[in-house]
Amino acid sequence: METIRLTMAQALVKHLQAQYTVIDGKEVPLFGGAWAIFGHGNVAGIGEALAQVKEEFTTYRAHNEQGMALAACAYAKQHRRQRIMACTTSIGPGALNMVTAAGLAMANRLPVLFLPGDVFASRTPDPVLQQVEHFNDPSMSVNDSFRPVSRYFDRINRPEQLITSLPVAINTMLDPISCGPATLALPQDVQAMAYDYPLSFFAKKVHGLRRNRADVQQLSNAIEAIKQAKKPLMVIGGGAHYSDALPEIKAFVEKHGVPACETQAGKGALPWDHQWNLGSVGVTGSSGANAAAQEADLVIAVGTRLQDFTSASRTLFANPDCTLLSLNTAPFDAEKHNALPLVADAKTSLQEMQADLSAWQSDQAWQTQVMDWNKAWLAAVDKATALPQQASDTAYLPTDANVIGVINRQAQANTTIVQAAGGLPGELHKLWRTSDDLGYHVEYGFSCMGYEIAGGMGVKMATPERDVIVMVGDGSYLMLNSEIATSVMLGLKLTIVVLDNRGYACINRLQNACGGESFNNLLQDCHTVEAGAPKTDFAAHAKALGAESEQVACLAELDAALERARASDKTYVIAIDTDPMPSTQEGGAWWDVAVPEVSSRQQVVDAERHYQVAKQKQPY
Ligand SMILES: Cc1ncc(C[n+]2csc(CCOP(=O)(O)OP(=O)(O)O)c2C)c(N)n1
Ligand SMILES: [Mg+2]
Repeated sequence: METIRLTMAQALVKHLQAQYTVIDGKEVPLFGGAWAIFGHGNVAGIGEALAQVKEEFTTYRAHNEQGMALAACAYAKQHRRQRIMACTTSIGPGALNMVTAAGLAMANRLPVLFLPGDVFASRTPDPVLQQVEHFNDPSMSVNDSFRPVSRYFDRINRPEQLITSLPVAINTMLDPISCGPATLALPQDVQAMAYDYPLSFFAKKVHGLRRNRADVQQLSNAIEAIKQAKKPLMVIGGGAHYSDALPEIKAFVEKHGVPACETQAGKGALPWDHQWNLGSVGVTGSSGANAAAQEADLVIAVGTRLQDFTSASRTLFANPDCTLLSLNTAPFDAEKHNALPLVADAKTSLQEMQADLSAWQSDQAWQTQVMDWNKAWLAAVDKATALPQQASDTAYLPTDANVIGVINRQAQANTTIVQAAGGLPGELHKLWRTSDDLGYHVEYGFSCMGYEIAGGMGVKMATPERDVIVMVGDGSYLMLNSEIATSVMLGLKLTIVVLDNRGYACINRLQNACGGESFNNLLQDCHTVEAGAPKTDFAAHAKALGAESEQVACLAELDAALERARASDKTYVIAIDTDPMPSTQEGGAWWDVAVPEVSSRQQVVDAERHYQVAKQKQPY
C-alpha cells in the first residue's frame, strides 16, 4: 500500500481538497475553503496545514467565531446544500463561540464542518490554558457541547481515526436525510501527530445529490389521496429547494390546479405573482394561504419540518376531513403530525406521481375561490407597502412595511434579501416579493439574532453575482456586527439597512400580547443609570469598521440612499429610524406562547383566558 507521511491536520485538509461535487453539470470543489480563527488549540496544527495549501484552498479570517460559522451556514443554504465550508477554532472560548451556529445548522439542516480544537489527548500538560476541567470525567471537554447540535460528532484521538471518521462526517453532511452539521473535535497534539496515510485516502471523489425513491405502497397511497381531494393545498418548504424540485412543483400546480403557499425556507419557490402562489403560510401567513389551509381537504407538505410557525402551532389545517400528505426525505419529518407519509425525494416523486394523476384537477369552485383570495392578498400587500403620505416628514417614524416597500420596489432581478430575527422575518414573509428562488434568504429555523450581517457575507460568497441586501434590526446589529469589517476586508459587498426602533420591538409586542407590561425590551423600558439609553449612531459605527454609511432622516430619503449603496463597491450601511409598535395585521394566524396561569396583573389574567380558548383548537 502506498502511503504518505502527514500530520493529522495536513491529512484532513488534503482529504477535503479531494472532494468534489457537480453543480449545473460542472465539477466544483465540495469545500469552498475554511473559516479560521487561530489560538493555541489550532494555530500550530491546522494552522500550519492550511498555510501550506493557501493558494489552492483559501482560508478566511473572520472577527468572531460565531460570525464566521454563521457565514458558513448561509453559504451552504445559498448553495442549496451543494457546497460546504469548514470552520476551525482554538479550544475553549473560540470553540464554544461556534456552538450557536452549530445549533442553527442543525435546526435548518445545513451542512457545515466544525473543527474545534481540543485539549491534549495525551493529557500530559493538563490543565492547559482555557481547559475547564471536569473533576470526575477527564474525557469530557467543552467540545462535548457540540454533541446535541451536531448530526455527527467525533473526537479524533489518534491520527488514523481520521481515515474512517472524516468520510462519515462528509457523507452525513451530504445525505439529504441526515444533512446537518458535522463536528470533529481535534485535540491539539493529535493535529500535529504524523501518520503514514494511505494515498487512496486522498483520491479524488465526486459527490452528487442522492435521490431516494418512494416506497411503491406509499406512492400509491399518496396518489389515491390526491385523486380523492377536491380542495388541495400545497405547502412548500426548504426541502423543495434543496431537492431542486421547483420546476416539478410549478408543473404540478399548473396542471392540476393546486394552490400553493410557502414557508420561510420555501419562499421564492414560485414567483410571487404566479397565479397559484397564495404567498406565505402560517403565523406570518397571507390571508389567502391561511384561509385555504383552514378549508383544504388535502394538504401536500413538500420538504417542510412543519414547525409551529407553519402549522399555527398545529391549529391551521382545521378541516376535520383534511388529510396531511407529507413528502419528505426523512421519515422523521414525513411522519410528523400523524401525516400520510411519502418518504422520498421531492423532485423524483413529483415526477413519478404526474403520470398516474393524469388529468385529475381540483374542484372548479375551489380554483375560483383561490383566485379571489389571491387577488385580495395582493391588494393587501400593495396597501401595506405603499409609500405613505408622510414619507418626507422627518417626524414620521416609518413602519417595517414602509421600509420593505421602498427596498422591494428598488430591488433588482438579482437581489437577495437576507434576514433572520426580530419583527422583520414576519413582515418579509408576508410582504416581500421575489421572482426567483435565490431572492429570499431568511433564516427562520433558529431565527438567530446576529445571523443577518454574517449570513449576508456567506450569501455573497456563495453567489457573488447577486446584489445582497441585508435588513437588520438595531438589536441584531448590536448583537453581532463585527463581520462588517470582514466583508470590507474580503470585498464581499453588502447593502445593510438598519431599522432602528430602539429596542427589541417584536418581543415587546409579544410581551404586551401576553398581557405583560413593556419591560426590558425597548430601550426606554430598560434599567438605565440615566434617563433614557444613549442613541446608537449606526452610521458612525459602520464607518469605523471600514464600511460606507449614512443615516437617512426620513423614508423619502431611502430611495436615493439605496442608489448610492448600489453604486458603492464597498459594504454600505444605511440606518433609518422606525416605529417599534406597528406590524402588518392582515393575514397571520395564532402562535402558541404560554401565558402565566396566575398573575396579579389583570391584563395577564385576561390574556390567559384568551389563551385557553385558543388552545382548544389544538388537536391534543
Ligand atoms: C440570539 C438570539 N437571542 C434572542 C432572541 C430572541 N429575540 C427574537 S427577536 C428579538 C429582538 C430583536 O430586536 P431587533 O433586531 O431590534 O428587531 P425588532 O424586534 O426591533 O424588529 C429577540 C431578543 C433571538 N431570536 N436570538
Ligand atoms: Mg429593534
